[in-house]
Amino acid sequence: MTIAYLGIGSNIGDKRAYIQAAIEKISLAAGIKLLRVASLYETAPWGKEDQDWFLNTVAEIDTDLTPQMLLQELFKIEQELGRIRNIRWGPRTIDLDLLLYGEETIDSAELQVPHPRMAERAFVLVPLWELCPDKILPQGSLKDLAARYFPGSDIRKLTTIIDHHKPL
Ligand code: GSY
Repeated sequence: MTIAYLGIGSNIGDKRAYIQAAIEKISLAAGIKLLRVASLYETAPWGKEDQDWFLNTVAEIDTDLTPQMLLQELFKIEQELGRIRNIRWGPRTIDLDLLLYGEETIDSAELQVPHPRMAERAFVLVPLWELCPDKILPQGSLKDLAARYFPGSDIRKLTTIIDHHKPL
C-alpha cells in the first residue's frame, strides 16, 4: 500500500457538491482507502485568470493501485462528473490531480509525480501543508513554499468541511 495525495478542484456550478461527489467516488473506488481530506479553500484561478474562483482541497489516500491505474481511476471519476477537456486551464466541474505517490518520482509522457507545477500553486500547497506539514518537496519544504501564499488575498480557508465518512 502507498500513501498518495490527490488535488481536487471545481469552478463550475455547485462546486462544493462536485467536490463532495468526487470524494465519495474516491472513497468507494476499489484499491483506494480514503484517509483524510484537508479544509476547503476558495482560490483565485491560476493559469487563466478570466474565469470563476475555484474551490480546492487535497485528499490523502492509501492505495494498492499503481500510479497509472490510479490516474485512470481519477480520469473515470472526472468523466462521471461531467469534466470536459476543451480549454487548457479552463473552467471545469471537477479536476483531480495525482500530486504525490509515496516517495516515487515518475516522469512519463502521461504522468509526472511529484506534480511538476505544484510548487507554484497556492491551491495545492496550502491544503497539502495542512495534511503533511513536515513534507519536503523537490522545490523545498512545504511549510516554506505554502508560507509564500498563505495568508494571502488569492486563497481563503472556509470553515465548512467536506464530510467524507461513509454512513454506518
Ligand atoms: O490543475 C487544477 C485545475 N486548476 C485550478 C484549480 O484547481 N484551482 C485554481 N485556483 N486554479 C486552477 N487552475 C487550474 S488549471
